[in-house]
Amino acid sequence: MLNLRYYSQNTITIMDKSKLGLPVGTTLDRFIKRNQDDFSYATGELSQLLRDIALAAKIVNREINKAGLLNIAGAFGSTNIQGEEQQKLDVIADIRFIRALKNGGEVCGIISEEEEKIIDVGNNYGKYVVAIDPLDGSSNVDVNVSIGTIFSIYRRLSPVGAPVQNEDVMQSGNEQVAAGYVLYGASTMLVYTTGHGVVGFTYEPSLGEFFLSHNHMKIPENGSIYSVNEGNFNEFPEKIKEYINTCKEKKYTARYIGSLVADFHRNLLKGGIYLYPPTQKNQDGKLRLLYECNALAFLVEQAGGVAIDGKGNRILDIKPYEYHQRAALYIGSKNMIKDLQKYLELNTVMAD
Ligand code: P6P
Repeated sequence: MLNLRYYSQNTITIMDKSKLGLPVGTTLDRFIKRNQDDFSYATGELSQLLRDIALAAKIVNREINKAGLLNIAGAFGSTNIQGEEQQKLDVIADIRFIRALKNGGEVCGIISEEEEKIIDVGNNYGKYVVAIDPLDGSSNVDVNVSIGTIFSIYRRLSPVGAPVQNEDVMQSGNEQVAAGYVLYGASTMLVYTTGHGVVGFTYEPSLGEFFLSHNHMKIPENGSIYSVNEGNFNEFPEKIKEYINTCKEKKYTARYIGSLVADFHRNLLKGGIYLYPPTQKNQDGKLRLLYECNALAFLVEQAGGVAIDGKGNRILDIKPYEYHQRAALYIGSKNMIKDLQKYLELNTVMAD
C-alpha cells in the first residue's frame, strides 16, 4: 500500500493513504484467524463458515453491480414461499449462498426466505445450521436502492453424523453463535457479531477483499431518527401512533428507505429506532423472525441497543414455532426503545 510520507521537524509522520478512503487495516481472513480463540468450542469450522458467507457476498455483490447492465434485474416470473414475486437477483442470491454454504462443508441445513422447507445440504457432519434472507429488499434493486443479506448461525442440536433435524433450526435467537448482514450500498459492507461485539468490514472490489473498517460498533444510546412506513399509520396500534406522534413533536428526523438492512445500518451508526408494527395485512408484523429479526436483534444488543416485539418479549427470547413466522419489530437505541415501552406499558426484560 502506497504511504504518503510527510516530513515535519525531525520526525516522519507516516500518513497512511488509507485515511483518504482506501482500504485499510486487517483483512477479514486475518481478523477471523486472530479472533478464532473467541470460539472455545470450535476448531475452525465457524471461522470457515464466516469465510464461506463472505465469498458468497462477493459473488452476489458482483451480480448486483451488473444488474443495470444485464437483464438480471426485475421479476423472475415466479413467487417464493411467501407468495412474493421473486426478483431475478433473489433467485441468484439464494443459489449463490446455498452453494457456498453447501460447498464449504460446515453446514448441515439451511432455512432461506426463498425456500419453503429446510434445505438439507447433505453434509451430515456439518456442525452448524444457517437461517438466511439471501437478498432482503430486492424490489429496490431496479431503482438502485441499497439492499442486503441477513444471516444467523446456530450450532446444530441433533447428533453430528445424522441429517439436519427440525429442532436444529427451531431455536430462539439467544442460541445464535453468530449473525450479521451484508449491505450492498454505496460501498458493500459485511457487519457481524460472534457474541464479542460488532465489527464491520468494507469490500474493496479491486482487491476482492473485505477490510476491517468499523471495530467495536456501538449504537448511540439516544437518537433522533425514526424509521417506519407511515403509509400504514392508520393501521397501527393506538400506542404506536402515540409514540410516532411524540417523535414528530420532538422534531425527530423521519428516515425510511424501505430496505431493512440499510435502515438498520444507518440507525446503528447514528442512533435511531426502526419500527415495523402489526398492520391489517400483517397482523403479526411483516418481518421474519428466523432470518431477519433474530440476526438484527443479536447485533443490536451486542452494540448496546434493544430489540423487542411490542408484546413484552425481547426478540431473542421468542421460541419459534414455524420457519417463516413473522414478528413485529421495534429495534434500535436503548433509550428510544425505553421511551416506546412507556407507551406500550410493558416491562420487557431488557438486555442487561
Ligand atoms: P414496507 C423489504 O421487503 C422488507 O422486507 C424490508 O427490507 C423493509 O424494511 C420492509 O420490508 C419494507 O416493508 O411494507 O414498508 O414496504
